[in-house]
Amino acid sequence: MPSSFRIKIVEAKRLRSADPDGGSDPFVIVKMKGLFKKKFKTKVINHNLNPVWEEEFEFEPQHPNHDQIILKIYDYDTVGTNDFLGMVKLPVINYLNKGIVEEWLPLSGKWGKKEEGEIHVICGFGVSAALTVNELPKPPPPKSPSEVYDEIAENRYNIAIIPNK
Ligand SMILES: [Ca+2]
Repeated sequence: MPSSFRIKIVEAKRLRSADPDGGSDPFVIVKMKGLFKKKFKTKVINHNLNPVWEEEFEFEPQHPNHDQIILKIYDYDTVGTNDFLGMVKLPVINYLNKGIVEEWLPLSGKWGKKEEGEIHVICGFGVSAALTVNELPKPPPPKSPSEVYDEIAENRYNIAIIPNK
């Protein structure tokens, strides 16, 4: 069983505005609920209802059948308590043997109420590089000696047909 569960908090969209000026200053608390508690926090994105964080966190679930990753979004306030903007629960068991999963998840409010907005995450058990799997180039297939020869010949040909001006 792979031990590291990684989650990239990519972005959120259509968050609720919690400030009098119509905005929010969102950040995400990322924590694992289980026998071993661990908690992280993204940076605060000022005055943005469609924030992009692009931050990655790592957990080591001890009981993948029971552990949950919980994302809670808050509006940061310089005065008073931060306002809760919504949450998502990710049972780790959903990601066993699935590789890296990219998804948009609707936020829920307190006590299971519906909340505005969605959060975009990429997560799963695997190496960090896999979180950017869409951007990685595919490794070239191994070449046989004759293909290599053809390629060299082709390159020579390309050089030979550069037109004169
Ligand atoms: Ca605020």
